[in-house]
Amino acid sequence: MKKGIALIAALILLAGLAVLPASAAELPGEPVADATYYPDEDPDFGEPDWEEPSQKEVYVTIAVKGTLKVADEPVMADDLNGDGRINIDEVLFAAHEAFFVDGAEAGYASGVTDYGLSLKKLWGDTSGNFGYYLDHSSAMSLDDDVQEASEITAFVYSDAVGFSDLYCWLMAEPVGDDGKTFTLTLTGSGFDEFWVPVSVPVEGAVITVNGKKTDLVTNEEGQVTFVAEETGVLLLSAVSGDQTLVPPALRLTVEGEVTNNLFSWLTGIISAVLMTAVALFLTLFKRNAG
Ligand SMILES: [Ca+2]
Repeated sequence: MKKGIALIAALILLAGLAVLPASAAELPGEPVADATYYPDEDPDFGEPDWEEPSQKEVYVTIAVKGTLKVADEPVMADDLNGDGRINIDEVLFAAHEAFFVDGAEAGYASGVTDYGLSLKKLWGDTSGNFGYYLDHSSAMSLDDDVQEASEITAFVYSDAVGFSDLYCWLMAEPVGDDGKTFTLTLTGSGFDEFWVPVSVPVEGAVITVNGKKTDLVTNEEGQVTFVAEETGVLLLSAVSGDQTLVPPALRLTVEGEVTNNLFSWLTGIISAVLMTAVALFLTLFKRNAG
């Protein structure tokens, strides 16, 4: 009976070993088959469309009184009014269609005022205390052109009296080649003494990663070194005790080797332990049989 159990155990271990190389071949980071569906490449999908696309993909951030609602999300905007270009209005409409519960009909509105095409409703808010920036510059109106991969931030002010909320944005520059170390720079949009818009470093802001505060605080140049502790796409933002920030949003892709190395190392150790166990079982089995 004991021999039988030992034999079964040995067979299970052997079966485990036979499976290991297959799973090891699909380690994270290894190229895998691209499962993305491309309608234009599907002969059954209808006629291929080679015309200039009447869409643009734009990165959108929407914040309401200091809280991120849409954080650096790619949004595909359509030329809704058919004028051959995409403006901020069309992007924000598309962002609400994609992310606001009940869509743009419920959460978004714009209209022509003395100031041009203006925001009437943002994320369901009709206070009129709105600001928006295109590629980190104050836009003339919602009718400003956007480009492919432009960045738009629209927000509802926290400070509805003094409008002191500081629009700011985060940038990440890789340091070295480990893929996980970055210099973060937080820049705010301010005004000089002549009310000319200027960029200013934001000092003393705490960096957050996926919504959690870190112990990283920006220096007088608005900079801090960030070493990612995990791979994947991380959402970086910042908060400040000194001033009200429009929360910045940066999705940072970390492709470091940390996780992969650990995984290979663990797989190696497990393989070695399994092989030793099998050898031991086989020896014991032979000895008992003989
Ligand atoms: Ca248009």
